[in-house]
Amino acid sequence: MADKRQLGGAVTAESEPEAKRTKTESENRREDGEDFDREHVLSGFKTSSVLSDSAREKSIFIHGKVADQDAVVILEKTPIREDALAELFSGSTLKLEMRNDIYSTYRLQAPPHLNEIKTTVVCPATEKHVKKYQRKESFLVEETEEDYKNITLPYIQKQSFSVQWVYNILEKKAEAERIVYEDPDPDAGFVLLPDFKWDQNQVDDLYLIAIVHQSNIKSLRDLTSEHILLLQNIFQKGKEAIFQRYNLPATKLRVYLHYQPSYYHLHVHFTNLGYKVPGCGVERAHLITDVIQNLQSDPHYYKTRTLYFPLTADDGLLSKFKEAGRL
Ligand code: M7G
Repeated sequence: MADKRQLGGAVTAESEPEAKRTKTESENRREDGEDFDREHVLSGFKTSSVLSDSAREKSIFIHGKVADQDAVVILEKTPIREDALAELFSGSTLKLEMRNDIYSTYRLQAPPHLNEIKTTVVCPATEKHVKKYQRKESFLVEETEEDYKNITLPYIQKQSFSVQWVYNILEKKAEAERIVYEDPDPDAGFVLLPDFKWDQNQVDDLYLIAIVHQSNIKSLRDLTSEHILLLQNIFQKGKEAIFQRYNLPATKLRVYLHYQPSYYHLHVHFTNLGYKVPGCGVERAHLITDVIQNLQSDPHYYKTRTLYFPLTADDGLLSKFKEAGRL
């Protein structure tokens, strides 16, 4: 199964040396102990509350403090990789829990490097980050052209998340070594890199984002027929770059934009079709192919259409829709 392959095994001949280098570097780090530094950023982490958790997703979102600063920490167990199975079976200890006829269950204790937890830290975290990761009820909102002008736009101009991390990527001040592909053209160009939700260990949960160089496009709502070339360029070159690097063909990709996004600087999500990632549902994800076609048939499609999207109970934008009597 193509999707089960470990990243190193899935790359093309051209990109294989890079994948090997990545693996060797991480092994070296393990050998010299750098990865296991006990004085790490989370060693003094104090938990305030669990924002949400999921036994099924094997993840937990925690709010707490790192040296008096608010922080959100996300812990996620990573998928079991097919290429690690041999080592997992030979190098682990097994504790029998129960045996009955042909059935037996065990607790398997794997070697530490096969039992890692992907960890994301947001610090200092704003109140908006804390809310973003809290489990909460959602409501579907109907946003007309007028609603966007009168309610949403003024709200996002005041409230939206800082996009400094986006500028850092575009200016190569952060994550420069993670860039998979760049088209530097100021109008049609973009940077393609792994989303920070993806640990890059296996293609099953592949997740990249393409961030456009143009800085004046907030979201889907700003797109007109003028942006068709930009979108086609992202779609075409993004697909090619992903095939080159990860050997995943376009037929295995879900390429889409979020409305509403969390960050109002235009970006496109590239995820593995076989991976049911949160936010890929019809209420929030708009396939780039549909977006292009809609703009081809009506240059102002996204300026004028009524758009629907979910907002959570504690979202300030939901309160604005309520205050305006639109909910
Ligand atoms: P979105 O549609 O604005 O919001 O997507 P969402 O987070 O609700 O999906 C922004 C995307 O950028 C998300 O998939 C994030 O995981 C990703 N992302 C956010 N930050 C702060 C970073 C970052 O610093 N680096 C990278 N590589 N990805 C990020």
